[in-house]
Amino acid sequence: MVWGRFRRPVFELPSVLDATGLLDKAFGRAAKATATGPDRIARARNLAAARVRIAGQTIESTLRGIVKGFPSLDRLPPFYRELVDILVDANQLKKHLGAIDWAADRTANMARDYRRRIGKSEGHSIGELRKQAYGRLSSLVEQVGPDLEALTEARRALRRLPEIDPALRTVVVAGYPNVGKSSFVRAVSSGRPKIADYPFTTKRVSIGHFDRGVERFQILDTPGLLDRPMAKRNAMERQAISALSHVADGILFLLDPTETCGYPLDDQRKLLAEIRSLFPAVPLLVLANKADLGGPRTEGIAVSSLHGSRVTKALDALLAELTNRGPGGAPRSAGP
Ligand SMILES: Nc1nc2c(ncn2[C@@H]2O[C@H](COP(=O)(O)OP(=O)(O)O)[C@@H](O)[C@H]2O)c(=O)[nH]1
Ligand SMILES: [Mg+2]
Repeated sequence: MVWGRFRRPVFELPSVLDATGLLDKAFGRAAKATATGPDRIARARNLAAARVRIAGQTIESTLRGIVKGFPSLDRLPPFYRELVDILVDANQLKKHLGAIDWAADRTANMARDYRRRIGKSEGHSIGELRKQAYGRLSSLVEQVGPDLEALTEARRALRRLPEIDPALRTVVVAGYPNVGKSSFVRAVSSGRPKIADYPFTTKRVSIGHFDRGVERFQILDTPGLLDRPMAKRNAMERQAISALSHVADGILFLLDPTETCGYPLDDQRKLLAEIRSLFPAVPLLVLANKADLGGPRTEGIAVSSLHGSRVTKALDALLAELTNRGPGGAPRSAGP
């Protein structure tokens, strides 16, 4: 539970406007300004100053909101930090956020300066100064347009992260494709598993939840990751697998003794051995799925994801194993 305060850390990202959108918002608000004054000149002066103030404040607060809303990468739980590294270049992200911060400061100074000058001006030059202020605010925002675009991109990428809650204990389901992993997640989940994009594969991860007493667990299928030999992994997949070591409290390895999945049992056992060595400290339980089809007798608890037979019993066996190790038991590691 040590990550409780990072609950859903990256999903509440600020929406990022592009330069045009931001200027429309700022000048649109400024256009609604009204002003009073003892005479016509004073009213004109106050109105121009109010417009510059509102435009400046809108730009400044929007830019500051963008910077503040981005998760500080250093403070993310390790699992997310590793995934974020896959998705966005942290150094670039820092530069873009720095540029936005700078533009917010400049906006505040510029608006203050023009308001002062407008306050001292007369007649024709009031409107001239207001126009000049708008022009300079526009150029400033346009100057950080590429940074705003890059942040929009980063936001899009970060939003694709699966909604894994680092505060919950997590069971990861592994095994070759078509052995019944997604079916298992469905069978044991209360409610419908959520389907989310995984950043490192075109496949989609399914995340389910189940409760034992007062504790809520999450269970996830990891398509494209723990479902084939590690030898041909690219760097991104290896990093994603290593990220899993931070969230996996227990692993269920599904065998398909019927081989209707299309993979010989021998290959499935090799993958099992590989995953055991990747996560030596994580309790792992073997299940022999598709028992309803009556395949050969093998190691593991015989279950049927499709019919839901013995799935709860199997899950409880793993949970008992976790409890035996105690919370935060042996350190986890992965070396893909
Ligand atoms: N007969 C039978 N079929 C199953 C069982 N579990 C999964 N399947 C079928 O196997 C296929 C692959 O299942 P799926 O859950 O998508 O496997 P995954 O690729 O490991 O996620 C689907 O057609 C399922 O209906 C089972 O216990 N018994
Ligand atoms: Mg699946």
